[in-house]
Amino acid sequence: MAKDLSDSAKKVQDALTVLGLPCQVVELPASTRTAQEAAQAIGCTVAQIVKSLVFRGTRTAKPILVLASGVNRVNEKRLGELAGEPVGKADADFVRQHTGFAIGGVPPVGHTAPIETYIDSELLEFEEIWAAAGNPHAVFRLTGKDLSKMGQGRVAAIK
Ligand code: 5CA
Repeated sequence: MAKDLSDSAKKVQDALTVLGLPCQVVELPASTRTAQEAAQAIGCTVAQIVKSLVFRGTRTAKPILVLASGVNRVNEKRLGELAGEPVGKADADFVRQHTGFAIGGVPPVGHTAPIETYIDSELLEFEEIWAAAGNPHAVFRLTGKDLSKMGQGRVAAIK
């Protein structure tokens, strides 16, 4: 039940509800901090974990969010072409500032302000995927299609 969730997880649950998605945030006893740990705690494959990775435009300092399959490494050169400027990995403070969440719990929705978003096309193939929900024990289940309904995310080949 939403009322039992911690504040960070509740923020994500509320954002999902506002978006009209029937997803339920759950907080697990085991850590879901990394894609590997999340897959183990949930009992799914690492490919089914949505990594929410924040990058930073090196020219404008704009935040860029990539929702990537847990098994894929983002090709920064390709992402730079998509974003229109070179990108670099964001540091922990930048991630918190722009998303409102700490690394290990950054969700695909519910950020401080809307973020330019790219969705790994490989995630769309899955009937069941899992994303972080605000902290390193919170996750929610969704479909690949749900992911593309969540915002103005652009589906792209990111690896
Ligand atoms: N809860 C899981 C998925 S359910 C999760 O958040 N996984 S994640 O992959 O999206 O987030 C961890 C990612 O944060 C790592 O892959 C890494 O890219 C990034 N990260 C970890 N430590 C740092 C750090 N010190 N600075 C910047 N980024 C970091």
